[in-house]
Amino acid sequence: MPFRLPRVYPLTDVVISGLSHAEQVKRLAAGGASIIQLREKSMAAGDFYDEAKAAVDIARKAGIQLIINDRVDIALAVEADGVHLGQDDLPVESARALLGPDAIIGLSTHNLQQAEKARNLPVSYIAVGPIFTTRTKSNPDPELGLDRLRQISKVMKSIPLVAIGGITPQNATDVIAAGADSVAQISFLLSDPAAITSRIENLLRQLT
Ligand code: 3NM
Repeated sequence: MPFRLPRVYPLTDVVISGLSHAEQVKRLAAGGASIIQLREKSMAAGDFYDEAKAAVDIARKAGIQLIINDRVDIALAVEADGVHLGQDDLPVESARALLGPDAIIGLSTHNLQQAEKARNLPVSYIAVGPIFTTRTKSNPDPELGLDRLRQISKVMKSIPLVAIGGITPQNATDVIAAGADSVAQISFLLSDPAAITSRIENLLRQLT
């Protein structure tokens, strides 16, 4: 069955939320998330393994899918549903060979050329960004804006596309109208830990 992205695709961040990955997954799942990416840029591999394992257990109980950012080894070790790769990570073909045909594999793209190239790779979906200004990612690529997002979405055809970077409830409807199947978010969803569940619930309602 072809992979479909839900309208909202949350990513975890322990610094912004002040919570463990597992606790973030719990709060996001309670608000209706059906796929979550664990994003961890600084923890030692052993610590991230423990956190990812705990998060996978919660995701299984909640009946939702869990994707690991960058680390194919950790995705395999904790039996996650897939991996999200950046342009400088392991090649998509190698990740597909390691994880198998059923794994969800996403790839970050930052311009039309990278998105076009992804059409010939064994990806389940692509991410496109940053659409707007973001302070969450270090050294982000230049902002694409809605016009370039529209241009990229036109050439992607059947590959699901998630837009990322600076997305809030104020601009999310325009992002979907510009051709994204889904919006990925970090700071809007996580910056107030007590509001994580209600924020994703409201955003899913807004975009349905
Ligand atoms: N990747 P926020 S932008 C993780 O351009 C990430 O590929 C991006 O966080 C890309 O919702 C980004 O807080 C940060 O702006 C998204």
